[in-house]
Amino acid sequence: MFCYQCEETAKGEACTKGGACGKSNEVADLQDQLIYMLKGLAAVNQKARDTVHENPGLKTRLINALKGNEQSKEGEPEDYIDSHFMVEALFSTVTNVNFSATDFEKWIQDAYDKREQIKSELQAHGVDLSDLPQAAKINPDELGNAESVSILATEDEDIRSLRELLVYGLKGMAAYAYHASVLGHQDKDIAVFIDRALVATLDDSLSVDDLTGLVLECGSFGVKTMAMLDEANTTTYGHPEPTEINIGTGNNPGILISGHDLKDMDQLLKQTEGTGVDVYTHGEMLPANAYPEFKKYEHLVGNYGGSWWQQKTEFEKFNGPVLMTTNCLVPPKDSYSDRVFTTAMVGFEGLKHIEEKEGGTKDFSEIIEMAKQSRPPEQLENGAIPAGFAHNAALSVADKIVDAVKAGQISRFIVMAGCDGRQHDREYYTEFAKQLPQDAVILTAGCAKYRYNKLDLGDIGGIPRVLDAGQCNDSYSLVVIAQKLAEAFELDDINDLPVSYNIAWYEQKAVLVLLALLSLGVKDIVLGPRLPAFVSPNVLNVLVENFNISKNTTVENDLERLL
Ligand code: FSO
Ligand code: SF4
Repeated sequence: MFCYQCEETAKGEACTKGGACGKSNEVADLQDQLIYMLKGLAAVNQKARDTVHENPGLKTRLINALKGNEQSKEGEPEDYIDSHFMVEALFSTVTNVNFSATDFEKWIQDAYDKREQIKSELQAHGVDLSDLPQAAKINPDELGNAESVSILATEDEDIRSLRELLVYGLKGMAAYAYHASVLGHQDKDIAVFIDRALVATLDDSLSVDDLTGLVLECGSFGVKTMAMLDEANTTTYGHPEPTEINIGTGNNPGILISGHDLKDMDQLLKQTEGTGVDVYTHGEMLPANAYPEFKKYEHLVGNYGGSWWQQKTEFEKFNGPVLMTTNCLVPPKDSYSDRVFTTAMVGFEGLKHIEEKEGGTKDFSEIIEMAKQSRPPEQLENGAIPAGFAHNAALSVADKIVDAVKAGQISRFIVMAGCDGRQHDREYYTEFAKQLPQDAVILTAGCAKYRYNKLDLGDIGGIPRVLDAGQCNDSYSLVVIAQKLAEAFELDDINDLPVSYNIAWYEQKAVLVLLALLSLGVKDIVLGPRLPAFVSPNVLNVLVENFNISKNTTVENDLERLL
């Protein structure tokens, strides 16, 4: 195995003997094989699109031939290409989503079946397939011995770095596109870009400049994807509202729901209503408490515990069942593993998995029955934390914010979005937040906030000093807020705003968020707690020269340069 896709990669270089995340060698290799198969599928998808473009008659034929076996959702942008499968499969390889070899073996076979089906239809139509890349021709049983599958097969370290940066950005994009897709929102341009970018990683004729361009384009499509997800979430569940989220516990047994999937949240709340079982959010599900459609449920008690990596102690103490809708799953301890359920792309050998039924519904009754037999959660803390400052809520107080800046009450906004992680050096973010001057406001999204969202940093004239826009994907909200502030201050360049960026990253969604910020021209981003191992020295130089990106240093030094 060779995996360096996340911030916790071994020695800051690569995991080569089991992952620091708990991923086995076998699963790491299967993930590489799946990605390779997806590149081949993308090439075939492209071929199909090109052919349909030239022969519109083929479209009906492809639709008729593929429909029976397609898993594609209603409203799919092109019903002969299953772009939902593509985003599912990419998403499954994000850090801490799925640890099950059985699942990856199945998805490799599915990718192969889909690819071959489209190929045979194209062939029957007389299309020449000889120019397809090897990834579009290889059989699943040959993958284990194929050198080209490995990340290290790309010898030039800069090309390898850019190819991987692109693939990781696409994994993040796929995660967000997946959440939008289950709510019925898809975009053909995004699906086409994912295929084009995957195929580009197989193309030896592309230069460093070509690939750098694609990486930034990935960021632009990232903005588009996050906007699509924002639209999907807010049109379905309303705009998040400023909310004081309870962090204490009640006396009923509960179900703890974690991850990012709001549709799962919705179905769980509906199915638990009136059962005497309460629902609590964990980790990245915290922002769900601020959506009008969810707030109306009295049995949604609040948030339990901290960010993803604390689950080993917190799931233990919760006493009731836990539903993991997405990452970050930590390999569970035996003491509570029988209470952990996975769904969607999440998987772990031995854990119970809730499948989606026809029409996209899920039956959580087994979890609810288990909860009824459980003791109520052990109280970890009490009080409340403010959340719900996504773009709609933040912009509703935009006048107040602009006035506070003009009056000198707010000197600076610090975007501290991104991820949390288990390494001790993440304490840096707590210290940084503590030491910020009283007139600085933190804008956040993602699970990075758990390092400072319980510090009670107060408010400035009623504006909380931690404005929490929501999950990592709601970083889109921070972009909207920055753009609106630039308008209000009549600035052409968002870099002229009193906004600084001190971003923490962990996995591939954060890579996409970072690329999205770069594509918008955001400069001087400070990134930590480590720079990505997959960024080669030359690629880093390109990022430094064009965007002045840098690694975080000490709290004192960074406060000085960011304020
Ligand atoms: Fe955190 Fe994990 Fe949302 Fe990531 S839960 S670390 S950026 O997966 O997805 O913020
Ligand atoms: Fe290592 Fe991160 Fe890859 Fe897991 S996802 S194997 S921790 S680099």
